[in-house]
Amino acid sequence: MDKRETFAKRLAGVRQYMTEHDLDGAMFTSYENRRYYCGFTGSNGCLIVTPEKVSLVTDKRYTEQARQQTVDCEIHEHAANRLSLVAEVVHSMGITAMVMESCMTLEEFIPLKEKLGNIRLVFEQEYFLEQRMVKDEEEIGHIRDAIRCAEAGFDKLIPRLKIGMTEKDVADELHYLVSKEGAEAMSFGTIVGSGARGALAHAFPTEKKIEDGDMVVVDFGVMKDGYCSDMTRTLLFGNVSKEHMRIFSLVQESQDKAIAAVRPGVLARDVEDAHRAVYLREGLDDYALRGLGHGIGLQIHECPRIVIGNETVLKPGMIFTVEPGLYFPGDCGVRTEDDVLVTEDGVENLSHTPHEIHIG
Ligand SMILES: [Mn+2]
Repeated sequence: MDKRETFAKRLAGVRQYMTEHDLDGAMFTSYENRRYYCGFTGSNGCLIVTPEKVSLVTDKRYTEQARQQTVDCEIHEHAANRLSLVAEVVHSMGITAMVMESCMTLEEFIPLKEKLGNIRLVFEQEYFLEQRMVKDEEEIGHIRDAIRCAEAGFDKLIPRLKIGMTEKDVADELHYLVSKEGAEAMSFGTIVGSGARGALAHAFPTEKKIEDGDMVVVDFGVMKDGYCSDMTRTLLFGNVSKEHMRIFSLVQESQDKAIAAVRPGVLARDVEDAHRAVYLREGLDDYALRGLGHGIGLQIHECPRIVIGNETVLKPGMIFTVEPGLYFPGDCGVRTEDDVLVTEDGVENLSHTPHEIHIG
């Protein structure tokens, strides 16, 4: 699919929403949706869609970039008063009723609403998130690339690790190595939690030294072509106790059970249930988190959410994380995370890094 076809197909989803809700316009203000529907990657822009036309309002830093990145899109350059030009373009496109994302700040929305006058506004987030939930071939390619960068960097990190390094040393080395592999940025603040700090689900790397016997949770992701990867491994430093290894094995078992449950037609909650069954069997459910995973894409957390009770039906093209964990406050934490793709007849695990990695 070329760029024109890609965006035409995505915009068809927006126009379908407009038809279903008796609207003649749509406006996108978030970075992700602008990028998804027209390809523009600048930090400032307002994308306006009607049944026939697409317009983008941005500023002088980005007008040339916008021309290069978009197709069949009219570019408007605002000077001082951005919202006035946005309203002017909306009016000139003949819009009378429009859907907007609900993520605009009040500071922007209140004056904009005034300038839009009698235009009827409806707010929507879920529908567009759901549209982005099923990835096309190009998106799947970008996510595969992001995963490849992350794994190649992580693979080079392993031989550099030693007992006595700090958590921050681990994160710093990792950041350098993934950047060398072509990562544009990290998808989120890297988590490195060693020993008892592993029980903090969002441990920020500190100057704490890694000790013999520590299990170390490393959770990170990188961005490539705007798309995110996400992976976690719990590294086993030195002589890890038998009891900790048992926990490690149970987390691995729960991930294996969850991934085995993934296929088209299954509900998100069934995948969650499959992993939780292992903890319920062992009487350890109180030590697990309440969710198993999340979609990845232009954002690090997208739909589908693989959480208790979620009735989303899995479809080919969905990509999400499977990241079970057990956390014992004051003692240890274990988590492992792979990114999986729902295929026509089952599942493909996009992550290839081994799960059990011993250091020293
Ligand atoms: Mn994750």
